[in-house]
Amino acid sequence: MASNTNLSVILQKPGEIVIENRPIPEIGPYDALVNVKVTGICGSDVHYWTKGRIGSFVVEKPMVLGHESAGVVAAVGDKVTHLKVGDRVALEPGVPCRVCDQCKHGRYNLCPEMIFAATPPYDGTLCNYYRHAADFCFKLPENVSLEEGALIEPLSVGVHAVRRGKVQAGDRVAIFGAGAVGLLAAAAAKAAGAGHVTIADIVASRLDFAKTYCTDSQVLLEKTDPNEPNIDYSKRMANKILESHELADVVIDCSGAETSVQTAIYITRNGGSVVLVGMGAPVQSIPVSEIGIREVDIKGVFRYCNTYPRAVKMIASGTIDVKPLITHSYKLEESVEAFKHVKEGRDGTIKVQIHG
Ligand code: 572
Ligand code: ZN
Repeated sequence: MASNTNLSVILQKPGEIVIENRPIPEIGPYDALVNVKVTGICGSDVHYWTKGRIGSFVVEKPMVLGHESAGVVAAVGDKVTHLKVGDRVALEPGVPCRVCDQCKHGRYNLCPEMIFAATPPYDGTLCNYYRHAADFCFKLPENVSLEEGALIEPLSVGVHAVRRGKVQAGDRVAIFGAGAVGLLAAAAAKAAGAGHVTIADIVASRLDFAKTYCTDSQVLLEKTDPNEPNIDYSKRMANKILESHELADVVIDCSGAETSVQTAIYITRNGGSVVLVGMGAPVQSIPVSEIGIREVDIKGVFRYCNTYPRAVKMIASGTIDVKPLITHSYKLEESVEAFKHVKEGRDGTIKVQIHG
């Protein structure tokens, strides 16, 4: 039964999360009011909480957190025809302007006017009721749960990365970072027909999980040593990987670490691609001669676009099973504890979800 409250998980200021009852939003003719049921916690939510900013996006006023959500339609505006009250939907959390050149070319993730949930100054979805553009609400088939629906957002990052890398049937794909996005990129690569997916990380327990999920081999990377130059470490790690692996057609970096990006370039075949998903230091040193001499394509990834319909089909058809990634669940009232859990990076944690 839907409630009359709109409990909202608010980043009051950096370091302080409060849960407050906010007014239930009014909707416009093209909107849906969604009773949010499940929201996953993303690294960016934790980053805003602990650091108050990501790059030039700075928390300057209280902001509702969360952008990985699914829920039930509670009301629709009078121009909305594809949704009705009671429909279960996944929320695509970024709404672009729809009229700029990027939007018109279909690359709406690059729209400079994008309104993205829980990216300052815009409120996120971790609340009881969220107003959303109805065309960014995607109806879930009966056999897709709301928990799975809330994983469509990070799955979209993986799907977009695989598309950017143009992964082909039979390709050898390597992934750096065995967190939720890395694992979902692995799942998307397999779904695209990759012949071999290897995943690398410095955390052994993450690789133990990866052994059970969409990867063919796992590589435990050494921790970096401050006395060894990054580039020397990266060459060593590349040689280590290449002792047991062929060069990769596509490498997807989901770690953001400079050493991973360097190692990724060294293990990519001539003419292959490195796809940058992870967000690390904004300026990094990379071996440009390798890129030039061997025509390695470096491709950026900014969230995703046009992925939701395909991601819904992948889950509904059983092509990708996202359920194993849900390792922990909390009630909305326990959100502070849930955020602490993710911040601490407790062993065995992949995705923490909050139930509203
Ligand atoms: O799920 C989408 C998503 N995107 C992230 C991070 C987490 N989740 N991005 C990394 C940070 N950038 S940003 O441009 N920014 C804060 C808007 O630095 C967006 C993409
Ligand atoms: Zn995210």
